[in-house]
Amino acid sequence: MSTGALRVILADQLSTRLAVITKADKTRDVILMAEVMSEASYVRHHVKKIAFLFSAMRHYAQALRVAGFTIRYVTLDDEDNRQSLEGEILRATEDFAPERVVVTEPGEWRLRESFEALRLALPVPFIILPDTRFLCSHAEFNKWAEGRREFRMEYFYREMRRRYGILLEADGSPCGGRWNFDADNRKPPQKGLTSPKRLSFRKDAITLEVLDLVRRRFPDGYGRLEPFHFAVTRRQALRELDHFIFHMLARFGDHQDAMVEGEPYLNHSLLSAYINAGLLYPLEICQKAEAAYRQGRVPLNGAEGFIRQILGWREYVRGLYWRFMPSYLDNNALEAREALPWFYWSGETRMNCMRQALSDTLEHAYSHHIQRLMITGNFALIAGLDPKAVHEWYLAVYADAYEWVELPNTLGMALYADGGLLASKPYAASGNYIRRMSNYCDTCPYDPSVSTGEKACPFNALYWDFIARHRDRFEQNRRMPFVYATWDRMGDDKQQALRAEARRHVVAMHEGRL
Ligand code: FAD
Ligand code: DLZ
Ligand code: SF4
Repeated sequence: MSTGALRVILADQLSTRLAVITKADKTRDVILMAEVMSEASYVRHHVKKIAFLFSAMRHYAQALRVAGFTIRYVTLDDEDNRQSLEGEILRATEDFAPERVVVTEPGEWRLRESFEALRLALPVPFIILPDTRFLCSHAEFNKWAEGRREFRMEYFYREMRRRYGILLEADGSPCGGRWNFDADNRKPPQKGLTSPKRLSFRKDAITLEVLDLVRRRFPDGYGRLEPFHFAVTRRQALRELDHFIFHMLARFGDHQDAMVEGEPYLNHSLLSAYINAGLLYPLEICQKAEAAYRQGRVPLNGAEGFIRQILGWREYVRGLYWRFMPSYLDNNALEAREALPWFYWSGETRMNCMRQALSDTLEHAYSHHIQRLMITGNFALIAGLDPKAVHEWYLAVYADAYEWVELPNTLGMALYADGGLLASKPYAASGNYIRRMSNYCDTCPYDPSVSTGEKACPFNALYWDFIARHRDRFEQNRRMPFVYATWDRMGDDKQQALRAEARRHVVAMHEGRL
C-alpha cells in the first residue's frame, strides 16, 4: 500500500497529543524521527542534554512502535544518516514516496526558516502544524500584544489565569484576594537549608546505549555525562512531577530566590527539560499544583508562585520570541561588547558564586532560575559581555534550552539587551544582594563588603560601573532613582576608584585571574 503521510517528530515534540500523531493513519503513515549531527552540534550542547533527548526520543519511538505505528527511527550512527533534519526528511520522502509531509512547527526560528526552504525542495505538500502544547497560540498572544506600548508579564498572566480558570474564586477574583504573592517569596536561605532528596531513574538498556553513543561521538562535549538520572519517559516525568508536588511545592515559594552552596535544586521542580521536550503538559502541572493548594497541602504563595512561572512566564516569553524574531536576536541595546570569558565554560574562577553556578551547570546541565539570572546573568550584564556569546552559552549548557525560551530570558530578562521590552529595569546587583540571598560569600576569597583592593568582590565595582556608564538610559527609570542618589553621594574620588577597579576586573576576567 502507498504511504499516506510522512509525519516528522522533532526531539522536543515527544507528545502523543499533537495532531501530527493523533491524526495519523496507522495503516498508511510513517513516523520519522532522526538523531542528527547538525542539531546536536549547532551549539556546544551539554552532553547530558544530548543523552536525555536521544534516550527520550528512543523510548518515545519504542512506545509508538508498540502502539502499532510504523516508525523510521534514524540513529546518529546510521551510515545512511544525512545528519540534518532537512536531509533526513528528503531521504525519507525519496524512500517512502508519501502523499504529503507533516510536521509540528519547530521551537526555533532558524529551523522554521529552513523548513520553509525545504518546502520548495519537496516534491509533495509540506504541512507545518501549530504546536498546541502551548496554552497561548501565536494569534492569541499577538491579540494581547497589539497596540500595547509595554508588554508586562503581570497583565498577560492575569489574562491566562482567567482564561484557564486557575486559582480563581467563584466570582472570578484571584484566590487570596491578590494575583501575586511574590513579596512572600524572597526569603533568604536560613542556616541548614537543604534540598529534599530527588528522584534518580534507573538506566535501562536504551539509556545505557545512548550514554555509550554520546561518550563516543562527543568526546569533547561540554559538561559531565554521568551520573545520569534524568527521566526519559512520560511515566517517569510524571513521577518527578508528583514527587515535586508532594515534597517540594509547599516550600517552593518561600525559598524561590535563595541559593545555597552544594544545593543546586533546593525546592525547584526540575521539570523544565520534561515540559519543553513534550513529556509533560503545562496545564496538567498547573492543575495539580492548584489541587494541592485546594486540598490544603500547600500554601497559596507556593502554588501561585509556581503556577505563575508556567502559566505566566513560560507562555509569555514564547509569545515575545515569535512576535519579535528574527530581529530580536540582534538586539544589543546596552552595546555590550566584551568577549565571553573562558571560565563560563570551564567553571574555573575564584568568585565562589560563579564557581558554584558554573559547576552545578557542568555537573547537572541545570542551575535554578536565580543562579541563571542573578549570578551568571548578572555578571554578564554588569561586565558588559556580548549578548550573542552569552545567548549561545545559555542555549548550549542547560538540558531545558531551546531558543524560544532561552533567548528572551537571556537577551531580555538577564541582559536588558532588548532595551526593556521584557524587563522594566535591569536585573543588576552588587555583592550585597548575593550575600543576602545565598551563603556563597561565606567561603569566597573575595569580600562582599569590600569594593576596591585585593579582597574586593568584583560584583561591587562592576555594578557601580554599570550604573555609571548607563546613566543616560536608567536615570529616569522610576524604579531606579535611589540608585543614582547613592552613586551621587559617593563623591568624585570614590566614583573614580570604583570605575578604575571595574576596569581592572575586566582585564583580570580576560586574563583568567578573576
Ligand atoms: P522551577 O523554578 O521549578 O519553575 C517551574 C517551571 O516554570 C519551570 O520548569 C519552567 O517551565 C517555568 N519557568 C520558570 N521560570 C521561567 C522563565 N523565566 N521562563 C520560562 N519558563 C519559566 N528556562 C527554560 O526552560 N529553558 C531555558 O533555556 C532557559 N534559559 C534561561 C536563561 C536565563 C538567562 C534565565 C534567567 C532563565 C532561563 N530559563 C530557561 C528560565 C528558568 O530559569 C528555568 O525554566 C528554570 O530554572 C528551570 O528549572 P525548574 O524546572 O526547576 O524551574
Ligand atoms: C537539541 C536537539 C538535539 C541535541 N538533537 C536533535 C536531534 O538529533 N534531532 C532533532 O529532531 N532535534 C534535536 N534537537 C532539538 C532541535 O535542535 C531543536 O531545538 C528543536 O527541534 C526545535 O523544536
Ligand atoms: Fe560572589 Fe562576591 Fe560573594 Fe564572592 S564575595 S561569592 S564574588 S558575591
